[in-house]
Amino acid sequence: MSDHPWSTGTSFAEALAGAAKLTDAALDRLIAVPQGLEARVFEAMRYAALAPGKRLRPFLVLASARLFGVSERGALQVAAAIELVHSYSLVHDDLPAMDDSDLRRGRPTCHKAFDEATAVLAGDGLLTLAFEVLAHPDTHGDAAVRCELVSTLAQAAGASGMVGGQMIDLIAENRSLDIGAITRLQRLKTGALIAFACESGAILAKASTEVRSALRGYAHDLGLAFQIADDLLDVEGSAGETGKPVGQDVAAGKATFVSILGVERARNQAELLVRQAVAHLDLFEKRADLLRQAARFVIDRRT
Ligand code: GRG
Repeated sequence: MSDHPWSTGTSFAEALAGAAKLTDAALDRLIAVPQGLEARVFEAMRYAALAPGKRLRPFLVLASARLFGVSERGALQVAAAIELVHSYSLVHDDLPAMDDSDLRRGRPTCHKAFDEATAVLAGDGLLTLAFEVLAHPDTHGDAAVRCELVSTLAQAAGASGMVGGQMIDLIAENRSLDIGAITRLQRLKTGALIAFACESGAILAKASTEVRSALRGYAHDLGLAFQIADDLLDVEGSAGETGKPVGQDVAAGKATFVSILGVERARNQAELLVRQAVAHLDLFEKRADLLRQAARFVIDRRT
């Protein structure tokens, strides 16, 4: 795909930065502030979505689309949509009713910079905008493909996916979960959205079920590795590195992969998951090199 932000030989860091730049430009265009008193909710949406995040999910969308040579315009719409959903989840997760966090992406959280009610509305606005973006003809010329993207993202983000995972996470504050239950929680809370990102290129390309299931297998292992790395950062990282408070899981007495397995075994498990994730990509040969590097990145990252 010649118009993608990277070509053969581009390093992973350059590709991630390129994807972030394109995603930010798309978000900037999609969240335009109108005239009128409602402008405040758009300002809060921009504050949350354009804050400096890694843009890993948009990267995965673009890398997945690249496997099939689909157009950049459509892939970018999907990349922006998933970042809108992710940003909404962070805004709501930080609210006093949930994690009650003051710091996100190195800045005051949305409800601190604005106010709680505005942050609730900003999250709602981001979530609904994501589906407006997917339903737009710019996303794909075929309405059936747009419909499938809408339906697949809705399942990943909703009560059978991320929202369900967040519900279990809240319950876990007062109940000790075993490793199986924690794995399921994280598959829903973090893994479902990552799985959508990885599969989206195949949906845009109307690819075969064999190819889609390979990408889902990759995403499944990648999502768990990502979460173990997140748990390790909560124990070993600093707020300066991660841009969010650390030590929260331990303080809340929450069961995590690290609290159950210990640091050493958790790290070994993450390594194993990365090897498993990469093995799912064999059928794509060299075309999947950036996805292979992404798997390494999720466990080596410090943010
Ligand atoms: C409120 C419905 C609802 C869901 C919230 C995603 C989530 C569910 C909560 C975020 C809290 C958290 C620390 C989850 C663990 C993994 C995760 C999603 C981390 C944040 O994602 P990154 O590291 O963040 O990709 P950036 O800022 O780089 O985009």
